[in-house]
Amino acid sequence: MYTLIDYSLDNELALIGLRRAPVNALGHQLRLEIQAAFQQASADPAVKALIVYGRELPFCAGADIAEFGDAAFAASPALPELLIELASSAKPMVAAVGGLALGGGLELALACGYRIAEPKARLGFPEITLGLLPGAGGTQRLPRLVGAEKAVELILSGQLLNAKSALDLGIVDRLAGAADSLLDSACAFARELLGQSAPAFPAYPHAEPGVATSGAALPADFFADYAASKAAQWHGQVAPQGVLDAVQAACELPLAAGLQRETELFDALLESPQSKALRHLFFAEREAGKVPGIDASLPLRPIAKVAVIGAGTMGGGIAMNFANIGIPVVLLEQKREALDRGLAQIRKNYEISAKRGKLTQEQLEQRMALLQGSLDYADLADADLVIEAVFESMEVKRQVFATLDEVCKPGAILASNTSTLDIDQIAACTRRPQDVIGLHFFSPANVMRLLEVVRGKQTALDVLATALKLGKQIGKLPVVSGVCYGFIGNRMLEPYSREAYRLLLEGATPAQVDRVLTDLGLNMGVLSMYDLVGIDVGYLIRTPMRAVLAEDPSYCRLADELYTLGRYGQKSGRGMYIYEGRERRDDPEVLTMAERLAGELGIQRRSISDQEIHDRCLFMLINEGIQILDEGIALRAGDIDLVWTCGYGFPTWLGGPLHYAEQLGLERVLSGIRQYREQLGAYGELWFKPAALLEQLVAAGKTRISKD
Ligand code: 3H9
Repeated sequence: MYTLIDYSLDNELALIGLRRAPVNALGHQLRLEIQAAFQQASADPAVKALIVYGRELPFCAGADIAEFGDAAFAASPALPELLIELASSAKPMVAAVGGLALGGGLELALACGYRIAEPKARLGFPEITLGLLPGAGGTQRLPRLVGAEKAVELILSGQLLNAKSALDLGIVDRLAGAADSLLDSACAFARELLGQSAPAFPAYPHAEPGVATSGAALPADFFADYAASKAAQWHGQVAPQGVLDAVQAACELPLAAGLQRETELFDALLESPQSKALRHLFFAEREAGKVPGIDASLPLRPIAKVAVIGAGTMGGGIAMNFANIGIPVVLLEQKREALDRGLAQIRKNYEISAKRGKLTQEQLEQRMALLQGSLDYADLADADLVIEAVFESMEVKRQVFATLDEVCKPGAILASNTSTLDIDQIAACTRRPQDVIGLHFFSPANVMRLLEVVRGKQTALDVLATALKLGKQIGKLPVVSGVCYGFIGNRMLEPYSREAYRLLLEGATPAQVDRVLTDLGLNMGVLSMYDLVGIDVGYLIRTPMRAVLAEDPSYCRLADELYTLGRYGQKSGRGMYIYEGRERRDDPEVLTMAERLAGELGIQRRSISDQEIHDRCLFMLINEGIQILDEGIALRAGDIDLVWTCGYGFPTWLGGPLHYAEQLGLERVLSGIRQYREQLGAYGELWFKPAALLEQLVAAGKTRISKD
């Protein structure tokens, strides 16, 4: 009668094993079966206690996110309703947490009177990352276990605890021995409880969660002050306030009323555009790894040794990723000093991690020992993967690849970290273009999660599949891109920044442009971003675009002028802004420069509205994204959104540029582009061309961006 659980009896214990692969998400059918099993055990006089566990699966990863917005989500028993029923059990229930207890999964465990975890289990409430709050009792039961302050911290961080920390906090009652079977330990625990005639549900240690750990009541304005202190960081996100309201309810209301309030708050968030955007990214991330033609049966190339060419910031950061997972790396440089500098920088980075307690001294030394410096290409002969991170010039890269073709063993994967150059041209100077691929890391490469995996025309499927797998192993989010100028991310950056620069000539100030973008939620405005990465870097990557100057003499002129003056941004103390230490201020000379250039180019200066800045920068970004999708450079809209949220600071709660476009309405985006095409004369005529796919989607009345 059960399809998603195993129900069995072990003398006086009922064992309820959840087995809905892959992660026991609490979909409707599983909820129905848990309810039925619970009722069966409750009604059986031979059963004295119940144990819930994951049968050969993680305990539970929470509510079934795919059900959100469907009738199945609310179908009885809804999760909150089910957990209220379990928490009212007349017999002790023990949750045996193996693997994971996340979100609704942890709420399931908290609805049991007792919890035991295996030492390697991880527990937490990741709902905030989906724009939600724990909506099945988490915001009411956790504060009663650990106090309101800790509960707020844990729920708002979305952080996962290891089992030991969960034990220390009182979220679990005990840990199973590392060598013991979790289920056996849970059974022993249940029998102990029965032996002690323990209550089915013990009293909460913080029956009044509003009393602080110090023993004093939380200040009356604790929640309001907390929200005020985080307002800038939250940036208009609604879920954190929802969490505070729910935990406040736990402090002020009896459990049943608090649970009711929690449900109302959860339901409101579930409908919010922000949560929809974050859920879109959740599924986009899972989709991104799926590439037509690649499945689990495709044999991958073994990667036991990696080589990185170039020990600069980028090369060093890339090398660290592999050392971090125990893969030996040869780091190749041309000169001894550069190599020593690079290795010293890597050591420094690890030392910072060690100081922060993220690494032991022993681990630091182990990782350094995996890094072998070299000045000789011959040391690359046995590498399974070589990644070049040399100067961004086609000439230089081609030379490197021609040499690699000579020295590398057959079957080695040859990767370029180029951010804009044509992988096919690079591959063409080898006799093995099928082994060549782009691996575009983002700086700092040991930190940033995005990895654009650039598939050349001839890249072999197993090379692509190996790169995707390895990318995941080193903790990155790999997204596949086809070959074009700048791939997905930098190609979209180009029209977006072009508009920002042009708006300065037309009358906007750098501070205004950046403010409009940060008001939207971007980490930083595009002009500040170039000051950070280097105006010289921007200049360099625009090189292939310079031909357009003939058609548009205003193209990125202000940035080019700053480059000529050696004002590279933060590193030279001056760029679009003036920097003094950490302070940044407006540069009046930039304004004068913009006025002069506008005069020379015959551009009429005027007052520019924030709306115009938003529309011109964002619509050009979106339009390019749609064009990239249409050309097949990106496999799906979600991939584009991942690149921009993960690599370019686009706010996750807007779901990425294309999801944002859907929220704005595709018609609005199209009519905005058409409007500027007319309004901006020859400039508009040149640049404001709607992507054909955007026109088709609007004409067909579609609201979602997709090629199908
Ligand atoms: C919640 O609980 C709300 C409640 O408080 C209140 C309700 C009233 N649902 O990531 P992976 C799928 S909100 C549905 O590739 P990993 C995933 O889509 C929820 N599906 O593996 C993928 O499917 P496919 C709070 C889920 O090992 C497959 O499982 N919980 C769910 O790298 C494998 O996933 C969370 O936010 C789910 N809950 O990571 C946890 N979870 O193969 C979200 C996973 O078809 N999940 N799937 O592409 C995760 O963080 C990771 O998936 C996890 C596994 C760490 C579990």
